[in-house]
Amino acid sequence: MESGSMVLSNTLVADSWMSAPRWPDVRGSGVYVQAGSLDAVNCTLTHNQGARALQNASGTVAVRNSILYFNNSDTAQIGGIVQVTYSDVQGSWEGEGNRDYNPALDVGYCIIPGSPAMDAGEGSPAANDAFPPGLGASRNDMGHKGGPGGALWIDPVSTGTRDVFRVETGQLILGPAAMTFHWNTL
Ligand SMILES: [Ca+2]
Repeated sequence: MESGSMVLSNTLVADSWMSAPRWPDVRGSGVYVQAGSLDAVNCTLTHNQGARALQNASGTVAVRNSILYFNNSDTAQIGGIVQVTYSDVQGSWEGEGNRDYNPALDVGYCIIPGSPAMDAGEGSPAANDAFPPGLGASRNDMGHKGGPGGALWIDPVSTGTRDVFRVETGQLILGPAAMTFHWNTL
């Protein structure tokens, strides 16, 4: 995104591919924020390759109750200034409630029962899971099926392949300013 504000909730961003040498150090393979404000809540970013999954250049980015794992050949998941809380980040990231455990994803990139991401999101009752698809106790599960918005999730009928930007959006709230998406295939 280049401007405006966006809330990205209960969203899976997976299998995207940043083709080298398209500035892999400064562009995200999953989500890239040039400017503007992004709040990512209960999102899963996984198996995006070629660059960090989430990159913030000069925007304001906050992430919570989310999973950022298995991106960028298991190296750095996040770049830039990003506030992260109650999320599972490979390689760790500073912030309240964060952890770094294999989230135990199934083939559809959903957490399985017993996953370390289960019941590990924020503890506010307002963030409690919807059942289904919530797992364990009512406390928020990290990832795109957790929290109250999990009930809006619809499993995709087809799956993307590598080099295809695949975003399955449960809920997308756009701010008043225009927003632009960019993606490229090889
Ligand atoms: Ca739960």
